Amino acid sequence: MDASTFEPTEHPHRRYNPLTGEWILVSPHRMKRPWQGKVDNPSPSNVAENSHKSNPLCPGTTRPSGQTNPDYTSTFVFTNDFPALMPDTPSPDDNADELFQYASAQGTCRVMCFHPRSDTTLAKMSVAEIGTVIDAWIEQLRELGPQYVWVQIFENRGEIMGCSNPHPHCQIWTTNFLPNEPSKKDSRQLEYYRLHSTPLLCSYLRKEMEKKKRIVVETPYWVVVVPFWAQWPYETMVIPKRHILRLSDVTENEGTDLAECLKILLQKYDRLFDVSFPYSMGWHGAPTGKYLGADMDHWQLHAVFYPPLLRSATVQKFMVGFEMLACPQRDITPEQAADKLRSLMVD
Ligand code: H2U
Repeated sequence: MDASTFEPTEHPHRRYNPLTGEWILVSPHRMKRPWQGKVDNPSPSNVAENSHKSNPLCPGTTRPSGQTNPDYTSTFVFTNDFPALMPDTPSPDDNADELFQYASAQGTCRVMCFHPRSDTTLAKMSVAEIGTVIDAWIEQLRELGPQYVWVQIFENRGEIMGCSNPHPHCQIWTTNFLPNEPSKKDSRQLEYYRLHSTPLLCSYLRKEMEKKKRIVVETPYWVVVVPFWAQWPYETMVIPKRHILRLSDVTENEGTDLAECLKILLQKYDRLFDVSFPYSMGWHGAPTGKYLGADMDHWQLHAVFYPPLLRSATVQKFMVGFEMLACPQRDITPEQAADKLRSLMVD
């Protein structure tokens, strides 16, 4: 190879994330370096069924708060006993100094158990059971959306991600303000829409489907890609083929197909390093609350999966050093990650 010719799998380069307006550094040659850093023990994959009923998220358990969970048989949602946000918090009034700004933070936090059994995960659940979770996400968004500007549905999976409880669950935090990440995405998508009269992610997906270099899963209604600008080694984005503003606009057929799509993706993740794969995932769609009646056509619904593993079940990617002080950096290219995930066969 001519050393003066740019080769994306060999040469350091930067990539632009049009959704956030930020750049990342890709240094593919670093995959060759020896690893002498931290090696984690993979999290135990054999969680006892219902963990002797001592797990506060199990059916019929009395939580430390004194509340008793019903004997639920599919999903179960309750208000977090230790919420980060509450609906009736007073607002600060003195905001005179631009260097010491306060702003109000009201909201609610809920926990959604995916399944009565503690020894399962979304990846192991049946397509029908995943479909029930999707229906419950939609129901939560419909219920909480009118009251709150932002409804963040997210799952922290695995101890390595700081997940405090192995029982399969996600969380729902709502806010009376637009948090940083969706706020950046709102501005960037609006800018793009004003220029091109088409949503950014719809154009992006069309081009990805032509290029076919970063697609991991494609089903009739959904596509999973490793985004061109992915920060995490095996980061993926789940995007509907149709222009959909919010999860609450997903039709029954699209929901059923999404369950199939997630099942394939999650099984691939588990196969990648033969470990119950850790990640943080969540949904981003058009803001709600006062925006429900507004023109939000610049938004396209999508889910993001941010897994921390780099080269095995035991070698984690840390966003530290240069990443904290300058900008995110990755070694393996998004195309290599997509090839790897795509090639994994699942049931
Ligand atoms: P993780 O998703 O990070 O594991 O958090 C689990 C949440 O469940 C956490 O926010 C809540 C914790 O506050 N929880 C309760 O509300 N009640 C309990 O009895 C246990 C855990």
